[in-house]
Amino acid sequence: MMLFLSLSTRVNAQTENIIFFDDFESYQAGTFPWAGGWDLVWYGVGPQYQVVTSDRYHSPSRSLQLIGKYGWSSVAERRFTDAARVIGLEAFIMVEGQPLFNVKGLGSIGFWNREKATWGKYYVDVAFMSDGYLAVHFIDEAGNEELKELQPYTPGRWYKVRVVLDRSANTFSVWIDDELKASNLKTANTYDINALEVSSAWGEVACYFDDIKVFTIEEQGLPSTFFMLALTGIIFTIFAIVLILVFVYLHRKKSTPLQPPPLPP
Ligand SMILES: [Ca+2]
Repeated sequence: MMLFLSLSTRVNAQTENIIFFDDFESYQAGTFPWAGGWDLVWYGVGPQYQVVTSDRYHSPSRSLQLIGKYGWSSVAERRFTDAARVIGLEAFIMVEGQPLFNVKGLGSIGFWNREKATWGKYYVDVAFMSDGYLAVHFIDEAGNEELKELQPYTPGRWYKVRVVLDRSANTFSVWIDDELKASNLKTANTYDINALEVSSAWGEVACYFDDIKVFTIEEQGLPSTFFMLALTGIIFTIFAIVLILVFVYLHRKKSTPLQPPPLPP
């Protein structure tokens, strides 16, 4: 029984393998983090504002600042290549202040592909909306853009965002501050994702990003409980057969006389 329990635990275990992690501590403040594999796709109010800063941070003492411009977002991406079925992102984000213009979104983090649409295709992204709500924005099975509100937010406060995406089923779940806010929503074509994006949109609101992690999730151990049951059965059967053979051997050894019987007269 103990053997079965320990093997069953291994079946259900999941492991996070990190594709990349960035806390922005290794860059000079005032520079863009090119050295970490980041690319500045659009530069918002100007490239000099899309920089690592020590003014705001989640992990001391730096974060990435992006500031968009009305009509011209600031978007940075970090490309990655991984064929894993389940991928995820985790990051801390803060947006500061109210939008200067009447716009829908202020800033976002998500999975996208720059080349799949004129202005990039966003498969799943968590966005700070100008109405004061955090929302998840995604493309549904029919190819339409969807928006689902998750919770209100307060400008100036850091939020932990986590998205886990099953690319085989095209489903994803979202957590805010470790609370599940959206579960198994359906999106599409997620094997086309080739990058993480972070953005500050047309509201010209400064957005800060820190402790960004992209990872895969893999099942650990053997593939199924059924297989484990079968394996456990085989082990017990072999154990029983060995016990029987040992018992028979010992019994025969005990009952066999050491000397042959005397010959009859
Ligand atoms: Ca940091």
